[in-house]
Amino acid sequence: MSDASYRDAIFSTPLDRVARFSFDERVVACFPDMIRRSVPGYGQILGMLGLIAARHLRHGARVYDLGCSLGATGLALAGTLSPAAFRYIGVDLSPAMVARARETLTEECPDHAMEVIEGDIRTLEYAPAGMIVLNFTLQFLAPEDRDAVIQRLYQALEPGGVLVLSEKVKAADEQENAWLVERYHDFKRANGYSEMEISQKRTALENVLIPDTLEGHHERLARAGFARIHTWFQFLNFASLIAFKDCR
Ligand code: GEK
Repeated sequence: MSDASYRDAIFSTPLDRVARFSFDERVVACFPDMIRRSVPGYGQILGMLGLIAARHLRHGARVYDLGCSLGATGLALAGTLSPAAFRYIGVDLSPAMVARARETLTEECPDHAMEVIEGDIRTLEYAPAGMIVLNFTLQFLAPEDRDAVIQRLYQALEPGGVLVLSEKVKAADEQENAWLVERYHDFKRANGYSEMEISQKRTALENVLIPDTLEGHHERLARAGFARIHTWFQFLNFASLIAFKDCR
């Protein structure tokens, strides 16, 4: 396959009826290109995960990567941490993502303990974990399911454990939100997406990706019991938070 086959061109032709966005084989094939060109700060966030784990993860503890897609978080952690430092468990609902993530992680990190499970993060039985990463996944759950998931993750974390939550967010102030969305579309244009691609993707994601406000995320994490919550990254309408189970 040429490089061009991996480029995200899913919304580059007019579609009579834009289908709801789904994580199928077509998306898997171009996913790394799609996420890099559509999520401001994606690379920086991944780059920091290893550094955050190096500071906060108990040696040898489990790390869950929920909605792991192709296992990018696993690759980032394995690039920074020794094989003895952690056990990675990626979880994704999409069989196509899981198959590709398993292949990649086996090939790229043969010495690390890397497991990928096909499952729903709303119902998974969680084992105790030192770190849980939710990188742009909570936003795809129905809003009414989000509290329960965050509460279960809080329960699964060991004392001293951390949750990293990265999300597309909306601003409560209408004008601020409109400005952020407009600049986000500029960001996508600058990354080579056409007007048609931007508008069709927007339609496909309607009612599929429902962003919360940053304040909403802080409140939900606090309700679940997290002792300390920081927004450590924001780039336009994309942000990442870290929540500490306790104050050690
Ligand atoms: C990355 N974290 O590269 N259970 C499990 N997986 C789910 C569920 C669910 N209920 N709902 C959606 N997913 C990745 C990027 S992508 C974000 C995450 C994006 C999965 C879905 O199949 C997809 O792989 C992932 O969540 C969201 O850092 O595409 O913008």
